[in-house]
Amino acid sequence: MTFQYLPVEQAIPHPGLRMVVVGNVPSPWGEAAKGILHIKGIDWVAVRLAYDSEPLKQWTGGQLNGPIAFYEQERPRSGWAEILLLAEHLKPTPSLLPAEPAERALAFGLAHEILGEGGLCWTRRLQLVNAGLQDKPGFPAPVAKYLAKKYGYSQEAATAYGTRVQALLGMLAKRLKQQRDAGSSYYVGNALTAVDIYSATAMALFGPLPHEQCAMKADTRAAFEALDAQTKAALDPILFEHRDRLYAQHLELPLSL
Ligand SMILES: N[C@@H](CCC(=O)N[C@@H](CS)C(=O)NCC(=O)O)C(=O)O
Repeated sequence: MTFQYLPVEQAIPHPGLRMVVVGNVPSPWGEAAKGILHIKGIDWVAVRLAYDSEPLKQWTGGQLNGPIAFYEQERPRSGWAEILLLAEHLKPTPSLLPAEPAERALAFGLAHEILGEGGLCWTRRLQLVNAGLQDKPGFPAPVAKYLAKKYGYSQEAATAYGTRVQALLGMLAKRLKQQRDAGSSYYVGNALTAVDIYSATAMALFGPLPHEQCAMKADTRAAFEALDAQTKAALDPILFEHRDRLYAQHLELPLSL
């Protein structure tokens, strides 16, 4: 399902679903939301996040991050769970959540640990902020300073970021291996869920897809590819194998950023 980028002035009065996304960066949150809409075949219109647009600021209620989904005149939805549930509501089939309650709870737990506050992507961002602030490979200093303030960087907590990233990567790899041994190539049960999409898009923060599939600025790519020894060791190949399979079988390539 391809989508079109529109200027914000045209997107606001547009009927149906519109989504503000961060431009030119394979944001795990944005790419996951795009993937969910693609798999469900939901039509939508994209707007690139602009920090200097007054109409955009008013539309989002002052929130400047992405993704933020707007359905008709309903309230903006910016959290990963809200966006998933909106998509499930608009197009229940194919469902990206297990029907069985315990499996559904597991899916939400894993999803939170990938995309939620304090989860893998969140902590990886702070790890790259911390590296950038110390002039090590990571976000360039001005970006690191901006993200530090916005996403709760703490110098005291900084040594724990790497440990947490490593633990979460280990947990996900272990889960994929258990599933493989049980005959499944997906995180929960025997079918695709949103967790698979979140894990696949999260890998961009550790090793983005090649340039032909994911065109991005060299400095952004270098930041996302910055790996200290501990993180590199925690990146089990099964995580990238799962990502590559997900893109080949379920998601759209090249990325439209
Ligand atoms: N609101 C999202 C998280 C969104 C998020 O962290 N977005 C980042 C992804 S790159 C962003 O917008 N960064 C650019 C910025 O904050 O200016 C959620 O809770 O699911």
